[in-house]
Amino acid sequence: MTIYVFDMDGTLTPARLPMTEEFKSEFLPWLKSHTAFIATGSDYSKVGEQLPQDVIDAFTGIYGSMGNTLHQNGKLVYKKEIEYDADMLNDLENFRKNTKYPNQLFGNYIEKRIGMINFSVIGRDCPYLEREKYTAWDKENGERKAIQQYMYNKYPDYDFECGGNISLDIIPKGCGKSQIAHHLRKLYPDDKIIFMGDRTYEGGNDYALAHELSLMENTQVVQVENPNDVLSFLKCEVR
Ligand code: M1P
Repeated sequence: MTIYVFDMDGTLTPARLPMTEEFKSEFLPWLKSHTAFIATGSDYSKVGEQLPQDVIDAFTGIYGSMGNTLHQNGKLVYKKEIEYDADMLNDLENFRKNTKYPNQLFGNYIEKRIGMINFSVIGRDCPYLEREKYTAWDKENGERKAIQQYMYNKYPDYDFECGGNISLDIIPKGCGKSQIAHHLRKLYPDDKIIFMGDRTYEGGNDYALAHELSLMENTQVVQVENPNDVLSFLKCEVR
């Protein structure tokens, strides 16, 4: 048997947007006859915002919050919690207070997820257009990179990943997507594992999982640029 693992944003859906109907019509029939997991930085509630319920139900499992949770059949079957560092939270508050971003800020800027924190200066509650504005501004001004550098120096036991477009994922070292590789290998000691993600390269938020898998036998990592690439790969596999 082959076990398939998919990143969500940029791989199965456009970033932070719902899965398209066209994609679903081809993907769901395939999914129903295969063993497949999701490996995402998002938490389970956001998976529910982006994937239709019948697609969620057809997955064998959903690893959320960087692999710190696993949902199966709609139930949380595994979780790894962390204690949130008070100094770190204080630093994040200061980044938000002192940002040079010239436009409106929104709520939910420190999102505590199981096993990790997602920090976004603009705030996760921003509408899509504001998200695009911040993304463009950050590309020019490097705010997230600067925060990442400062935090790496101050908290060497943590990873700070610019996983998506407006935020940083903060995780204690070893508690990122790489743990999914070991969890799956325990569940499926002899099966081939294929992982598909849009950021499997060094510095990307799929890299930790891709790298860990590459150190194991009987695995394959597929770098894709978008959901269409996923369908093309799956079609070739079937042939
Ligand atoms: O899945 C990629 C990332 O998607 C979101 O990032 P952003 O909102 O910055 O585009 C977040 O859910 C993040 O945790 C996740 O890694």
